[in-house]
Amino acid sequence: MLKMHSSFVAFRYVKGSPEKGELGDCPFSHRTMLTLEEKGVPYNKLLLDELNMPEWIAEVTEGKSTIPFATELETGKWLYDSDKIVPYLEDKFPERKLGKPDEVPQVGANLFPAFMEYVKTTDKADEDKKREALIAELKSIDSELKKSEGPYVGGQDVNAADLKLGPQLKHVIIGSKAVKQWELPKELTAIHTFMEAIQKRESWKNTYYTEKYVADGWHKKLETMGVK
Ligand SMILES: N[C@@H](CCC(=O)N[C@@H](CS)C(=O)NCC(=O)O)C(=O)O
Repeated sequence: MLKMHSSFVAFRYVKGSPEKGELGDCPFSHRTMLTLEEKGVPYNKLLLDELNMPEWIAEVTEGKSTIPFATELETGKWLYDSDKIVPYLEDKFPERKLGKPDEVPQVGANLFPAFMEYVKTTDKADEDKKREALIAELKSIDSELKKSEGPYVGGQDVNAADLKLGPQLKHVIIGSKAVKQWELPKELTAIHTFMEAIQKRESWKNTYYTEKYVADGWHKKLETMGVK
């Protein structure tokens, strides 16, 4: 049984629609919420529209203006960037250990950059090259997963690497299909098993956002970047 923390509740700002009260398609917000859920730490979430962000965000994120960010209620200190928030949560709430970045295998570190390169390209020859680079990343993730006792990088249970990887794979799988009509190859069986397993977790169900949000989000992002 996990100890509940009544003395600390983080106000968290994550991507979503304040009007509809629905979570948005942000893999970084997803990762930090999964971490809180898996640790059993209660949190409030405030939804922010990425296209309509209040100016004060820049002040509390040292000019970065990215979601997610949070306040530590004990001190009023602002925290931002999932790469900083997640290790902070591991130190602050050590009872349910998920591991800090230097304690878990660095799986899929180049996945998101490779995916971005692929969905951004419009040149046919370049597209084939970028797809091959993305497939190489996915193959290396698949073989890492096959080395573990599975279905996760952490073995039978999730660790911090899984909670980073899951949200990013969700975007890669849905985004590649929506933008390039390309589907994750069936032979990457460990990735398919990983996704099936993580989607069944309570933490995933509690932080779920629709496939349509992800697909529409990538079309909109590429349009904003001037990619046709
Ligand atoms: N390195 C940051 C990246 C966060 C990020 O890029 N968030 C997106 C939403 S998914 C964002 O805030 N985009 C708005 C912008 O970059 O102006 C993290 O891990 O938290």
